[in-house]
This record gives sequence, structure tokens and C-alpha cells, in this order.
Amino acid sequence: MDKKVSGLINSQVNKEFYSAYLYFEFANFYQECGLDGFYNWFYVQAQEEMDHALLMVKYLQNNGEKVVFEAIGKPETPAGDNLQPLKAALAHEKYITGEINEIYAAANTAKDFRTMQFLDWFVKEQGEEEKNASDLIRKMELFGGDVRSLYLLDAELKTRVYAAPSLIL
Ligand code: OFO
Repeated sequence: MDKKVSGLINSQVNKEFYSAYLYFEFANFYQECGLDGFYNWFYVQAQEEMDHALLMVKYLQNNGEKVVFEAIGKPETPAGDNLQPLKAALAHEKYITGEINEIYAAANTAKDFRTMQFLDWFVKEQGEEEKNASDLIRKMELFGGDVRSLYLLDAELKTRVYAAPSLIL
């Protein structure tokens, strides 16, 4: 593989694990607030992030590249009201989208079509994750101020279940 492309994927592995760590932190935040549905939503999200990291690990290994695990940074603890982790999650997803796009651009420059095809799944996934994060903000803005509505929203989020990624390597 082109060294720049494999290096970028390698560092993306770390960013995906960091995403998981960040979302476990957000899950903790909501657990402490007593919002079990929000806790569940971020717990599932963190599991998905670990899948993303491991898919990239597998992809590098399948292509004969060495995988290097770096230290995972301390996640930023959300401060403020119930809306803040949701806003932070959207900002984080936008950042990750930018990073995936960078890898895609590098693969394009290197004419690494296999990696571009691999990344297509992530490009689509990022679109979904940004939408999910935006939807959650919207719902919290609409209903978060009313205790009964917040209870129902929390109950809705409690139904989210983890599903293995649709991308198989
Ligand atoms: Fe890995 O998709 Fe979110 O960050």
C-alpha cells in the first residue's frame, strides 16, 4: 500500500478508538444524570466506534500492513447541561468526517482504488452519524425542557440495540 495512505488509516484506528472512549464518557455523563436511554444510546455508539477501528485494523492486516496501536487520549468530560454532550458529539463526528475525507483524498491521489472502495462504507456511515447526532440535538431542544417529554425521549433511546457493522472484510 501507499505509505501515506496506510499511515493515515493507522492513525484513524486511534481516532476511532478515541471516539469510542469519548462516547463511553458521554454514556457515563448520562448515567450519572439518571438518563438511562441516553446512556444506552452512547454506549451502543461507543461499541460501533470500536467496530470501526477494528475494521480498519483488519483492512491493514489483509493488505500486509503493520498495525501500530498508539495511546488513546483522555476523553473530554462534558460540562454543562444535557444538551452539551450531544453538541460535542456532532462536532466530533464532523471532525471524523473530515479525517475520513483526507484518507479518501490521499487514496485517490495514490490511485489506491481498493482503499477508496473500502472507505466508501465509512463515507456513508459518517453521513448517517452526523444525521443521528443532529436529530438528537433537535429532539433534545424540542422536548428536553419538559420532564414528561424528556422521559419519553429517554425511553425511546433505551430501545437502541447494538448491531454488528454491515461491512464484512
Ligand atoms: Fe467512527 O464514526 Fe463516529 O466517529
